[in-house]
This record gives sequence, C-alpha cells and structure tokens, in this order.
Amino acid sequence: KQLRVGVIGCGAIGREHIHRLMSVVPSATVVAVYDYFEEAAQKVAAAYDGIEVFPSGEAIIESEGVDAVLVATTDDTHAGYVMHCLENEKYVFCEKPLALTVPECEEMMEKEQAIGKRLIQVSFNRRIDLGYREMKQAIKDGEIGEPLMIHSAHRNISQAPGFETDYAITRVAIHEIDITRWLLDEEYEEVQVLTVKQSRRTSGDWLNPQLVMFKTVSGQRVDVEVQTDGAYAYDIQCQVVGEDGTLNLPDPAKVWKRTNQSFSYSLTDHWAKRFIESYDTEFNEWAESVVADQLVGPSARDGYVSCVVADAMIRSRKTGRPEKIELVEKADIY
Ligand code: ISE
Repeated sequence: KQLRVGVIGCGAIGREHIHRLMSVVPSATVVAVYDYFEEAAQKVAAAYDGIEVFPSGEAIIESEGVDAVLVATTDDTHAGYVMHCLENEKYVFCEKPLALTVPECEEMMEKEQAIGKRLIQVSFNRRIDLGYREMKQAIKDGEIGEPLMIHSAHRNISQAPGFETDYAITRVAIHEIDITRWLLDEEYEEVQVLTVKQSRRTSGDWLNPQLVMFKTVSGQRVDVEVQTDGAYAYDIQCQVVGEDGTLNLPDPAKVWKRTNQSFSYSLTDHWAKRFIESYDTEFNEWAESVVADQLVGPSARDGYVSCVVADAMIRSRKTGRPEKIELVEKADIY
C-alpha cells in the first residue's frame, strides 16, 4: 500500500519534493495539494495524474484520503499546520524551521507526548548525506579519538529577495546547529555570534558574513563561517578535529580534472543540487517509517533545540556576548 501524501505549499521547495515523492519514492504518492496562490497548486495538479487541489491546508490535514502531510509553506505558517496535524493525529513532515518560537515547539512536544508517539519529522536533510553519515560512524568507532573541535563553513552564492540578517541563523546556520549536535552527540552549553569585516558582495543590507561559535556541554568548540551571499559556490565545509586525527566532509562526487598545468573539480551553485541525494533518501526513509508506524528521522525535539539555539544566537548577535542554552527535559518518546 502506498502512503497518500497531502502537500501544503507548492512553491519552489514544495514542487521539488512533490516531484521527488512522485518519481523516486515508490512507497508514497501525492494525492492532494494546496497553495495560498491557487494557480501554483493548479499547475502541480495539471502536471501529474491523481493529484487533487484542496481549498485549504486544514482541509488536506482533515481529509480521510490523506495519510500524511508535507508542510512546505512560508516559515511563519509551519507551526499552525503542524499543530493541526497533531490535533488530527496525522503524520507530518515539516520543512525547517519547525516553528518561529520556542513555546510553539514546546506545545508540539507536549501534544506528541500526550498522544504517546512521534508524528512529527523535521527536514534536517544533512543527517542523511552520505559524507556526514560516514563522519558520524568514524567518530562513533573512535577512529579520531575524542572529538575536540569542529571548523565549518556554509557559503551561498545568493539569496531570494527579502533576505534578512536573522535568516542567516534561522534558515542557513540552522543546518550547522543541527548537524553538529548530531555528529558530536552532545548538546550546547553556550553560543556566540561574532562580528566580522563585511563582504562587498552582499546584494542587500543584511549582515554578511557572520561568524558563529558553539561550545558543547563537554567543552568542545565549534566555529561556523556563514556567508549568505556572494560566495564563489554553494560550498559546505566541515572538519572534525579529534585527539588522534581529523575528518573532512567530502565534496560531492565529481571528476577530477588535470589540465593546463592545474588540477580542478567543479562545485555546485545551489543547495538543492549539492544535497539532492540526501533529500531523495530522506523522503524514502520517511515514507517507509510512516508506513511502519515508527518514525526514525529528526524529531520535534530536534526542531525545538534548533529553535532555542537560534534564538540564543540572535540574542548574542545583539549583545555581543555568549548566551547560555537551557533546554527542557527530554520526554520518553524522543
Ligand atoms: C536554504 O533554506 C537551505 O537549506 C540551504 O542549505 C541554505 O544554504 C540556504 O541559504 C537556505 O536558504
């Protein structure tokens, strides 16, 4: 039996995920779509067989013909749809961020706990990337001894219009917030955002670059260079430094060229290309886990932690000081 998915939000990422669900996820199919701009939903429905346009996101969530929901709308609407899914005890896959505020995440965790099982998965696709998975395995196997620090970089060529300084945290560095605690299997004690000389390649008036630091509970230090505009490529770097060695995130498979007395290989321009395989696997694993009634991917708790940390980072950017991280206790279902 195929999982019948309803998609709320048919913008760029919504359309990409719909295509993915229809073409590379055999255990799922999209049956319902909604978008604030009805035309966007109509276009999607016209492009595939068996997709119906619904009058609202709520109608999709409440429909008996929909087994699970994908939320790919604007950030400010995620929490409302996810809560509505919980009220209807429906599985929901939510694009990051899970919510804009910590209390909303707490409410979701309480509701899930009352239901007694996980229904929410948050899209932190890097956990599925083969490079990061291999790094985590090597750390687990003790190959570099105890990890002591991580140096990382997140570089973008451009942003959609309307980009703001805080989005560098809530939309961009949020990936490092999540992947670092997943790699190290540790929570953060404090975080800090440092000011740095600004790039002339920024196409708006937001702060770019920003330098972000984390300190974990056991004292490991992490630095993340966040360039949200004007970089030479979409480039993600991560180096874990351990007592006995280092691990480096590999670039995606590309031919190595030796020509004109030089050596090169190409990088991509966009996250959707850089991480395409991880997104494909993420949806396959999600659909299979929903069918098995046992979610395994990133949880509401992970969405909550990233929200707490992002808030602290935004505070630190304003105060210039390190900010402490305080988390509520982890419930049994996580
Ligand atoms: C986007 O949402 C991402 O997920 C990318 O990883 C990030 O680099 C980009 O700036 C975001 O807009």
